[in-house]
Amino acid sequence: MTTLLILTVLVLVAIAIWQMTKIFELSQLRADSLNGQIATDEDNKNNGYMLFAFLIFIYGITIFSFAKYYKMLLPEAASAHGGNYDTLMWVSFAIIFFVQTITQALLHYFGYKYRGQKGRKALFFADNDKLEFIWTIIPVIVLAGLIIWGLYSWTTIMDVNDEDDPLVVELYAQQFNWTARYAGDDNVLGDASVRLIDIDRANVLGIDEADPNGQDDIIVKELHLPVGRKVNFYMRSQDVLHSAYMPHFRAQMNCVPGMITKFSFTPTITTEEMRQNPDVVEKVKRTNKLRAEWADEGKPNTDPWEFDYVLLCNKICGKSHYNMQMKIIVESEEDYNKWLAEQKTFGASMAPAAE
Ligand SMILES: [Cu+2]
Repeated sequence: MTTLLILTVLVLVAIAIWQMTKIFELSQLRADSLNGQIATDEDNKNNGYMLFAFLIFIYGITIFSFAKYYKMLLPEAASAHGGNYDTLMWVSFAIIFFVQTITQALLHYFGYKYRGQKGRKALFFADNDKLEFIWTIIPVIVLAGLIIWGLYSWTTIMDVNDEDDPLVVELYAQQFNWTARYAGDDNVLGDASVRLIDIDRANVLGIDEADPNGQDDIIVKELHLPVGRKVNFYMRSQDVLHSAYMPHFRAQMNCVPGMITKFSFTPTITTEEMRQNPDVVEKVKRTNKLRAEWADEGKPNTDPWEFDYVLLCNKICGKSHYNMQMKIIVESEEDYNKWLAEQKTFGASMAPAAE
């Protein structure tokens, strides 16, 4: 791969030098010796045809990419707000695609139609108010519509409030892992600060022992969420900028050292249900087929894969950034409660203070 990249760079540099030499040569030529260097009608016609070839190429590669890579897209959104978010994206895609298809066709067609021809003169055309009005007002209306819709979606999604009895969870980022903290029976997170971290006594999140709200907090390395209940996430970072990215729930929020950021969503599809989703079933099949081939070649990490929701880091935060992730399990309220009851509270898990 590296060799290929180096070779590509070398070839591109060579082309650049060659082109620069040509420009230099041209600049040295005097007008009277330029005969034979000026494009003929034949040349212009050929260039015009090449415009059409290029048009077919860009249409072709667009269709090809959609057909081949459509399956790489995320499956159906697993959160209450995700559907609206996806619709916004697809409508934007459709509008861009429509405008792009038409404008590129016009651009290339007129490039061909008005190609250089002996005896043909360019028309001096100062302005046309009507045309300018049309090509200004249409984008204004379309963009204003998209922006207002986007702003409306943004404010709805980002409205983190305490209505509907949300579950309170902290996501704690550090190089290179995630830790989650549930607020416990009182559903209030205890105060915490990186200054209070005490590794010897297993206070990894720096929870304030003097704060009674913190005693029943539960620290875990796997995120369990009950389906259908709103979750308010509070994010912290210990060291550098991270970003809590939960693609299947269409959720992302930066984790910034020194401040608490928030995001809220309601998971609507359990992990078990999502594993039955046809797109996910296909993806698992494809991945495991690849893994089986790799296993035959003796490559590492080829265990069969099973779908799980994930929390990923989406800010390049250091050398192991790529592997900074935590499993998310969405399950029934009943299963969630059962799991939660098995977890230790912060108060119970703390090592006693050294004498
Ligand atoms: Cu990170």
